[in-house]
Order: sequence, then C-alpha cells, then structure tokens
Amino acid sequence: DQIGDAAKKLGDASYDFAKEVDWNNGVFLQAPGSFQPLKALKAIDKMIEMGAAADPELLKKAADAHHKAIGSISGPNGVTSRADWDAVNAALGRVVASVPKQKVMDVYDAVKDITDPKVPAYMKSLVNGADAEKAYQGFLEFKDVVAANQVTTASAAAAVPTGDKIGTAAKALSDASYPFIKDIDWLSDIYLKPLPGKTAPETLTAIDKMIVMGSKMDDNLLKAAAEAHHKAIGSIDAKGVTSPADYEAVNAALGRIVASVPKQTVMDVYNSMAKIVDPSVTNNMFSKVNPLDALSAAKGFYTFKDVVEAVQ
Ligand code: CLA
Ligand code: PID
Ligand code: PID
Ligand code: PID
Ligand code: PID
Ligand code: PID
Ligand code: PID
Repeated sequence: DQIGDAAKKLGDASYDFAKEVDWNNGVFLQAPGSFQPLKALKAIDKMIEMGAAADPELLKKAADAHHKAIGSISGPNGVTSRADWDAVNAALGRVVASVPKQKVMDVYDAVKDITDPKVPAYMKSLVNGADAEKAYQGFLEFKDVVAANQVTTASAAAAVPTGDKIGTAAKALSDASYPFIKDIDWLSDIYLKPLPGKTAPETLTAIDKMIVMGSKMDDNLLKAAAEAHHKAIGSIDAKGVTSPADYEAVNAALGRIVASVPKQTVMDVYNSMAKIVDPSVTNNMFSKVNPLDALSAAKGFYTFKDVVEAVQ
C-alpha cells in the first residue's frame, strides 16, 4: 500500500536519527514541562478517544509490530532493526489514517499544551542536528501520504454488554473499592518516578507482555474499555476521582477485556510486573491510604477475579 511504500522512504530519512536517540534515557519518564496532571490527563483523554476511533485490526497490527520491534533491539541505545523501524512507522501511519484528521490534531494540540517549547530543541541537542532535520523532512512527506489515505468519518461506538456476570460482579467490586479509590492521590507525581533499581530494558520486558495481551483482546471490548475511560475522565472531581457509576463501568469493561484473553497471557503480565516492581513500591502505596479501605478493595478484587476466570 501507499503508506507502506512511504514508510520505506521515511525509514531512509529517519533511521540515522533513530539510532542516535538514547531510547534508554530515563528523561523520557518525566513530564515534558512543568507537571500539570489535570492537563496531562486531558492529553491522555485525547489519545484514548483517538485509540477508540481507530480501526481495531490496524491497532492490533501496530501492537504486533511493536512486539516484533522489541525483539530486534540491539546496541546501548535500544534501537530496533531498520526493517522493524519501517514496519512500526507503516503500522502507525495506517492507524492514523483510520481516524479523522481532527482526532489526530486534538492529540497534537493537547500534547503541545503540556510541552515546554524548549523540549524539542533540547531533544535535538542530544543527537546529530542534521539527522533530526532529515527525519523531520521525511515525516512531513510521510504525513501527506497518510492524509491522502485518511478516513473522514469516525467509526461507530462499541457495543457494551449488559446483564452479564462480569457486569454484576463489577458492581460488588466497585462498592468494595470506591473508598480506596477516594483515598488515592491521583494528582501526585510519584507515578512518574523511576522504579527503584530497574533499567529501561528490564521495564520494557513487562511492557512487551502488555502489548502482547492487548493484541489478543477482543476488538469490541477493548474499544468499549477505552470509551468507558473517556467517559470516566469526563466525571472526575477536583482531586481527579471519577463518579461511582463511571468507576463501575471501567471495572466491568476491564474485567471483560481480561476475560477475552487466555489466563496465561494475563499471568505473563503479572509475573513480569512482579519482577520489576519492588515490594517497597507497593508498601509505599499502601502506607498512603486507609489500610481498611485497601484491604476491602483487595478482598473485592479477589472475588471479582473468580468471576472473570469462570468466563475466561
Ligand atoms: Mg489503567 C490498571 C491507572 C487508563 C487498562 N490503571 C491500572 C492501575 C492504575 C491505572 C490504577 C495500574 C497500577 C495498579 O495496579 O494499581 N489507567 C490508569 C489511569 C488512566 C488509565 C490513571 C488514565 C486515564 N487503563 C487506561 C486505559 C486502558 C487501561 C485507557 C485501556 C482500556 N489499566 C488497564 C488495565 C489495567 C489497568 C487492563 C490493570 O490491570 C491495572 C490494574 O488496575 O490492576 C489491578 C492498583 C489498582 C488500582 C488502584 C485501581 C483498581 C482497584 C482494583 C479494582 C481493586 C484494588 C485491588 C488491590 C488493593 C490492589 C491491587 C493488588 C494487585 C496484587 C493486583
Ligand atoms: C502544524 C502547522 C502546519 C504544518 C503542519 C502542522 C503539524 C501538525 C502535526 C504534527 C500533527 C501531529 C500529530 C501527531 C499525533 C500523534 C498522535 C498520537 C496518538 C497516540 C495514541 C495512543 C494510544 C493508545 C493506544 C490505543 C488505545 C488507547 C491508548 C485502545 C482502543 C502544527 C506540519 C501540518 C504527532 C492514540 C494506541 C494503545 C491511549 O500542523 O503549518 O507535526 O504532528 O492507550 O486504544 O486500545
Ligand atoms: C498531520 C497533519 C494533518 C494530517 C495528518 C497528520 C499526520 C500525523 C501523523 C502521521 C502522526 C504519525 C506518527 C507516526 C509515528 C511513528 C513513530 C514510530 C516509532 C517507532 C519506535 C520504534 C521502536 C523501538 C521499540 C522500543 C524501544 C525503542 C525502539 C526502548 C526503551 C501531521 C495526516 C492527521 C508515524 C519507537 C518499539 C523497539 C526505537 O497530522 O494535517 O502521519 O504519522 O527500538 O524502546 O528501547
Ligand atoms: C526542532 C526544530 C525544528 C526541526 C525539528 C526539531 C527537533 C525536534 C525533536 C528532536 C523532537 C525530538 C523528540 C524525541 C523524542 C523521544 C521520545 C522517546 C521516548 C522513549 C520512552 C522510553 C521509555 C521507557 C520505557 C518504560 C519505562 C520508562 C522509560 C518505567 C516505569 C527542535 C527537527 C523538528 C527524540 C518513553 C518504555 C522502558 C523512559 O524541532 O526546526 O530532535 O527529537 O525508561 O517506564 O520505568
Ligand atoms: C497469585 C498467587 C495465588 C493467588 C492469586 C495470585 C494473583 C494473581 C494475579 C493478581 C494476577 C493478576 C493480574 C493482573 C494483570 C493485569 C494486566 C494488565 C494489562 C495491561 C494492558 C495494557 C495495555 C494496552 C492497552 C491495549 C493496547 C496495548 C497496550 C492495542 C491493540 C500471585 C490471587 C490467584 C492485575 C494489556 C489495554 C491500551 C499495552 O496468583 O496463590 O493479583 O493480579 O497499550 O493494545 O491497542
Ligand atoms: C487473576 C488470577 C488468574 C485468573 C485471572 C486473573 C484476573 C485478573 C484481573 C481481573 C485483572 C483485572 C484488572 C482490573 C482492573 C481495574 C482497574 C480499574 C481502574 C479504574 C480507574 C478509574 C479511574 C479514574 C480515571 C483516571 C483518573 C483517576 C480516576 C487521574 C490522574 C487475578 C482471571 C487471569 C479489573 C483508574 C480513569 C478517570 C480514579 O489474573 O488465576 O479480573 O481484573 O478518576 O486519573 O485523575
Ligand atoms: C499490600 C499488602 C497486602 C494487602 C494489599 C497490599 C496493598 C497494595 C496496594 C495499595 C497497591 C496499590 C497501588 C496503587 C496504585 C495507583 C496507581 C495510580 C496511577 C496513577 C497515574 C496517574 C497519572 C498521570 C496522568 C499522566 C501524567 C502523569 C500522571 C504526564 C506526562 C501492600 C492491600 C493487597 C494505589 C498513572 C495519567 C495524568 C502521574 O499489597 O497484604 O494499597 O495501593 O500525572 O503524564 O504528566
């Protein structure tokens, strides 16, 4: 297809730049400017809306392309192979082309809103500037091909199951855990702190397992889960906490997507996360909330998971 061909040219123009970026640099965990959690949530919300509007098959292929690319990483900077670099660019170009232009521009504008204007120049200063310029010229040509292949209308909303066992169980889970949700400081910057003692390649292993799980999920249910998050963001209070009803809808939606993949795929995520999250992190989270509320939430979760497993 045209986007695939254009991705090869983009690769010619950008792979030198890709090799020069230090993908293992911890700086990429930081906010790209002053820390503004509510504005950042707005930007994430725009990405969620774009993800929910994207063609699910193309989204899966993009997830698969990332998984494959993680497998061909080499060298100290963590760069993937040239072929996989091109494949990721092509896959993302197709995802972009599957949503109306305005959805893409909404992400761009919202990210711009939380990005200090000095950040791009700083990023450029870390690589060969001429190679960054060459990559950008390549991107500008690529985006014209994407625009020429872009849809103009958004896809239909997902179908949300009703009256299913997971939906019923989600109500009990949400009742048991909403006090805990209200105890959590959602606007803290602690969630952007590095995981103690872990390197970027180690962390990427766990993310890779999530990508694999995402790629196996039921299309409609993943879309519904994204839409449930978008709705929940719309009802947050000043402390970032969503309404009880929207929280319940998120739990139901996530239970359903978990049930749509094999148990082992879920456990692969859990086990890889357990390897990179030191118990001190979990204990620290626990120390900041009412312990009775956390225990009630945990009890609710362990009951919920049995319902999920029964329909998995
Ligand atoms: Mg989420 C999970 C935040 C968007 C899909 N997500 C999580 C949690 C964290 C979070 C609260 C990971 C950390 C953790 O486990 O804490 N997500 C979060 C934010 C946003 C977002 C702030 C922004 C909009 N997510 C989002 C989108 C999707 C997902 C758009 C795609 C549709 N997210 C997704 C999945 C999962 C998460 C599939 C998880 O599995 C993970 C999670 O919650 O695992 C348990 C602990 C969790 C909480 C504080 C909230 C849930 C409370 C539960 C139901 C009960 C508490 C149990 C116990 C006390 C703690 C867990 C014990 C542990 C051993 C499992
Ligand atoms: C400017 C001025 C003009 C010239 C110009 C110009 C530049 C415009 C530009 C630009 C626009 C632009 C857009 C970019 C957009 C990037 C979008 C990223 C989206 C990320 C997403 C992430 C996600 C997920 C995911 C799916 C999940 C949801 C999420 C489900 C269902 C200014 C040059 C034309 C770069 C969507 C993918 C996992 C949130 O106009 O004169 O330069 O760049 O998890 O959804 O699972
Ligand atoms: C524009 C203007 C509108 C019209 C429009 C428009 C186009 C927007 C577009 C577009 C956005 C867009 C984005 C693309 C992004 C590509 C990103 C590629 C990333 C590849 C990576 C590969 C890798 C790895 C990996 C992880 C490793 C690092 C690596 C670590 C820690 C402008 C059409 C709407 C194409 C990251 C995965 C292995 C490097 O908006 O008018 O057309 O395309 O090895 O991580 O090691
Ligand atoms: C300039 C002037 C214009 C021309 C121009 C120009 C240059 C702009 C530039 C540039 C922008 C730019 C951006 C770059 C962005 C790279 C982003 C990389 C992200 C990597 C991540 C890696 C990671 C992980 C991971 C998970 C870990 C955290 C991390 C935990 C909990 C100035 C040329 C356009 C290079 C996210 C995945 C392992 C961080 O605009 O005229 O030159 O470069 O380790 O999670 O640990
Ligand atoms: C233990 C001991 C026993 C008792 C027990 C026990 C506990 C087990 C547990 C537990 C397992 C467990 C699992 C959890 C799993 C969480 C998984 C999260 C996945 C997140 C994903 C994120 C993503 C996306 C997304 C889609 C995108 C890709 C991504 C596409 C196509 C130890 C109690 C049984 C919590 C997948 C969703 C946006 C990466 O066994 O004695 O306690 O918890 O962007 O894909 O867009
Ligand atoms: C288990 C054991 C195996 C069998 C198994 C199994 C089950 C795994 C499961 C499961 C995992 C799982 C995960 C669930 C997670 C739910 C998370 C809910 C999060 C809700 C949020 C709501 C909100 C917002 C929002 C953003 C705001 C904050 C809030 C900010 C900055 C165990 C079956 C495989 C259900 C985050 C979105 C508006 C609070 O593995 O043997 O069954 O379920 O307002 O952000 O303000
Ligand atoms: C313990 C002992 C057992 C019993 C038990 C127990 C407790 C475990 C606990 C607990 C685990 C736990 C986890 C919590 C996790 C909260 C995660 C919140 C994530 C929030 C995010 C928000 C954000 C953003 C966002 C984007 C911004 C950055 C942020 C930028 C660029 C010990 C009870 C089981 C509470 C990610 C989305 C706006 C940060 O196990 O016997 O008690 O709590 O602003 O992006 O700015």
